Amino acid sequence: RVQQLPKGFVWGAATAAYQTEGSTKVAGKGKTMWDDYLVAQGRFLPDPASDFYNRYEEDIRLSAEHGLNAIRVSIAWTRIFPNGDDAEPLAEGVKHYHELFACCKKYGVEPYVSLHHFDSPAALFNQGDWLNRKTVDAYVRYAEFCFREFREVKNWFTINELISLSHSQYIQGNFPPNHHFDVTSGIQSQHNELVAHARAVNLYKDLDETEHLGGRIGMVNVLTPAYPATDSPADQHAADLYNAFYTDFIMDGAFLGHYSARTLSLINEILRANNATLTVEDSDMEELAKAAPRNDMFGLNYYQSAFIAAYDGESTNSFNGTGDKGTSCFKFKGVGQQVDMPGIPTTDWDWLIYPQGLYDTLKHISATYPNLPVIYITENGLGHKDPEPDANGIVADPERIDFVDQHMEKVLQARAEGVDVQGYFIWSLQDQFSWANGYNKRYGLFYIDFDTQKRYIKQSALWYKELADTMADA
Ligand code: BGP
Repeated sequence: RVQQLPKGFVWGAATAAYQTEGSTKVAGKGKTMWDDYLVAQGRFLPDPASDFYNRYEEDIRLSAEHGLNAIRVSIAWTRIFPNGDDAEPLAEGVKHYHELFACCKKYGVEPYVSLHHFDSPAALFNQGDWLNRKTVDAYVRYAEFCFREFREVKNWFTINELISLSHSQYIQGNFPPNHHFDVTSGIQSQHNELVAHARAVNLYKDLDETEHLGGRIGMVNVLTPAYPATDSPADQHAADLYNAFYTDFIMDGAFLGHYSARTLSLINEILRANNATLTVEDSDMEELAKAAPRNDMFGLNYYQSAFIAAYDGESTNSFNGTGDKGTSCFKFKGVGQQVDMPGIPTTDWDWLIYPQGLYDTLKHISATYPNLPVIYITENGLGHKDPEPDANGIVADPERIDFVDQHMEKVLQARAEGVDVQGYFIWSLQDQFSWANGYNKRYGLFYIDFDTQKRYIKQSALWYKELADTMADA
């Protein structure tokens, strides 16, 4: 078990605007790519979510009371620019985030702020989202506005989980626009998001030279390391292909500033097998090369690993978005298929619980990317069908404590071996809705009764505080 946290460790919890705020129709907020989609889907809605738009002070106070010294939040682009590229910002949206950051300051909880967390403005989404360079341009203008306006923010993240977005939108098909194995869009959106990330980093660093913004900037991505299902060369190659598409392409682009010859050769193999193409514009690689050494931090999200076997058939998948264990399947033509591994536990949503993968991936990236800046684990946690609060108002979630404990042990082991990990944010701060799963997949330290919006303390929050206290003593 984890006995103690290092002194000065960032001990936080994560949220995202659209999953927590609710109030999607107030103060002129524009629609995101989710608003109409969720209504049409008819499973669950984004209002009131965790009502964080109105109740943020309560959640930040609870954070401070439970030993957290940091929180991840995101700015909802459409609260500032309702169509994504409006000439003038919405004053009420700007005011809201100033108040949120002031509240963080009041309670001594440092905000780590993402500019984009899966919530593209509908107006831009309808014109192709990241596949359209217009979105990249509008994003950079929005970023510039935020950098100049929210000077109290000292830790910026450009885009949350570039790979999840493109995978979920264009490969797995469980995010709008729900394309399945549209490999051209899947790789192009990764590249275009990387260009947006690099332009935002370069802009921040350039502005910092003249306007002294005085903060840090980086990217958040989720890493899902793939292991070959057996020792066979075919399975080994399948795992290499999977890692190239799901990890190396974005890590190379962000931290090497170019795609390595090995990564490109694997990616090209996948593109050929799927009759897919990638278009790179002249200035893109310059932008990436310039940004790579300028990142101040890397936010690593880790949930699970994958075991991959070679696969010759057509692509097919089924997504477990209900927590009905054993219903997912993923077979990607020209890459490989995911297989179950006996002895490795899974969640009800079929996510492999494999803390060793976090250690392996930390060691791997620190050995592979000489430019890699300081690392924060910006998401890690357990989606679970938690019980209701007991008679004392406490929610029993020993599974979550176990999960975080096992993963933290690996973080600290990698750190002891020289990997520069400076903080950990549990996903998530409070219960919130999960994009493709809804409200029964709970992750929070704090339980929310979504009918009353009352907050309850989970055992994991009490455990989190105990660990935070060891840091003070260290
Ligand atoms: C990450 C996202 C989060 C969050 C989390 C859990 O991909 O950055 O927004 O939702 O995963 O995933 P899920 O909600 O699908 O269980």
